[in-house]
Amino acid sequence: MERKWWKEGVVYQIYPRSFYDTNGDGIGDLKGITAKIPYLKELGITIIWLNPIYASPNDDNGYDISNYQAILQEFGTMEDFEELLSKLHKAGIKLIMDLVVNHSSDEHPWFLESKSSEDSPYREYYIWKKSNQDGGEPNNWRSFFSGSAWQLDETTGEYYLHLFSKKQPDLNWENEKLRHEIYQMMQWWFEKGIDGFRMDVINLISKVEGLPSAGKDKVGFDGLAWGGEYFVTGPRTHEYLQEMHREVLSKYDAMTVGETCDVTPEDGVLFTGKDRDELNMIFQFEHVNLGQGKEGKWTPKPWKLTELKEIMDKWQTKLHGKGWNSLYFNNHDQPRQVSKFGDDKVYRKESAKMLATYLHTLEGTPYIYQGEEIGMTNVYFEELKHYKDLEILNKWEEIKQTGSLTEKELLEGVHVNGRDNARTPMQWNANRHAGFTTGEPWLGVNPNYAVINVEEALKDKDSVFHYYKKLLELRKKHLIMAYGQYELLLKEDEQLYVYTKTLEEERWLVLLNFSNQKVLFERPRQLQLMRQELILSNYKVDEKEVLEKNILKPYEARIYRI
Ligand code: TEU
Ligand code: CA
Repeated sequence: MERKWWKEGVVYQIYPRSFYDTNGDGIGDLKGITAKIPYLKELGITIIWLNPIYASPNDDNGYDISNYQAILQEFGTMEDFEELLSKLHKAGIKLIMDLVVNHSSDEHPWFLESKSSEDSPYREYYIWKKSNQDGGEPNNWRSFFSGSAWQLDETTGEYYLHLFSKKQPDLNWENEKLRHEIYQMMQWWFEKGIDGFRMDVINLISKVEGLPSAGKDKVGFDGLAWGGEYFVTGPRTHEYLQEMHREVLSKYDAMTVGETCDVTPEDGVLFTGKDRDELNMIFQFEHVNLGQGKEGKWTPKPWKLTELKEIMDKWQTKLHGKGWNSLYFNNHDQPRQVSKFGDDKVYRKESAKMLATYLHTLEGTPYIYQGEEIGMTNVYFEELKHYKDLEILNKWEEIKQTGSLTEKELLEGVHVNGRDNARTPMQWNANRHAGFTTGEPWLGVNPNYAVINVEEALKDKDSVFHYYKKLLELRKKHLIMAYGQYELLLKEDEQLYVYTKTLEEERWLVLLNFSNQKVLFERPRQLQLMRQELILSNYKVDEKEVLEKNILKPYEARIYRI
């Protein structure tokens, strides 16, 4: 086992817009993060990942960047950033930034230049194409945010590619000049002292030459098709990442995590393998994509525990000794984990603690998304008009045209999977707007803030927060949590998730009840118990209780040394 700070650390993800507002404009800011360092320190996290804080017209909340080396005015100044970074470092916390380089904003000077003429030196910074023979879009790809992935630009009469919104034109990585501009920009941030990058949709940067249309069999209700085979982990992806490593990353003690959709554990080994010189770890999506129906996330359906086990077991075993996993259930794009994988009503606290026990005992680096540590839940706004996310609003426009879903059906889907579930303001206390702002918040707070908030959680010794704190303390003491090898037991069980962790002579047993019922645990015969020492649990457990036939309460979690 090769020890690394980014393997042993715990990452806390901050969505700055919704974290803490210090000037009453309803928008979280950098000073707000600085103000909360003591809170983060108390929780025990060691690394922070910030969602984009760069200059941006905010079509997609900062994922459309118009200047990679300037701070979004609403968030503060470069001085505010420097102060934040130095105070974090003083507190022993590292900082990783979001790197969004599959696309820029259409208001980036590169794009303004690029669209101005076919002869512009910046033309090749983006992906331009003439219309097809019928005068329509160059191919049939659907964008991630509904509608065609192509936009006609009047100035030159050509189309540009945008896999996301039309204000997020894709950068052309085939162009070496563009690649080197990006490397220089990364270097500039490293020289400022940051500790790494989370790389947005980094496995979309290489597209198949010619950009062919997807097959007719893939064409859907909107006449468009998912063209993933031509841009997901495209032909030059690994080459580009190795070049980036050579030119930039190898010069720093950096942490990198790539956001990679549609990947297998085999891809995972290629991206994160020790001798590959690409990335430290990736975010894969298989487990968070569980339970999607005919229109994906908008039409959710039930999922089974055995499906979750199959996915996670595969990632745990196939990367063991070869690569490294990142461990997460939610982030700014996903519903709240306690709502999706636990129970956000009767057993909110129990299930929040159980899910934490799970993630923090798997092999890999765990990520906590802001508010997860107090068990924040999905928001159930009563009307679509209360949501702000362009993914939701574009889908709404789309269904009005195609009629593929009713408004009510879409609202139900949004309640389960909409991205704004994660983006409602952080709940600090029971005051107006949850203490997030003295003004009007940019997105409504979750009405449950009177009960679920930080002040409450700090007071209550039995809170989700204090349980996370214990888990993080344990993780600092016991290397087995990060590095121990995972082995699944009771593979077929639909309620209990049971596994052992092994590191040299040390052996732990993790018992998790993923259901809202009492479940009988019968010790599998192959499981030998040398000892039985309770390390942590989310209910009171009689320490003398012998592990043989035991009743596990709803969402119960126990860790034993055995
Ligand atoms: O997300 C990319 C992605 O693949 C999805 O998570 C997507 O945002 C959505 O959930 C599809 O249903 C990254 C960022 O995390 C996201 O916030 C950005 O909107 C997107 O890239 C574009 O930069
Ligand atoms: Ca503010």
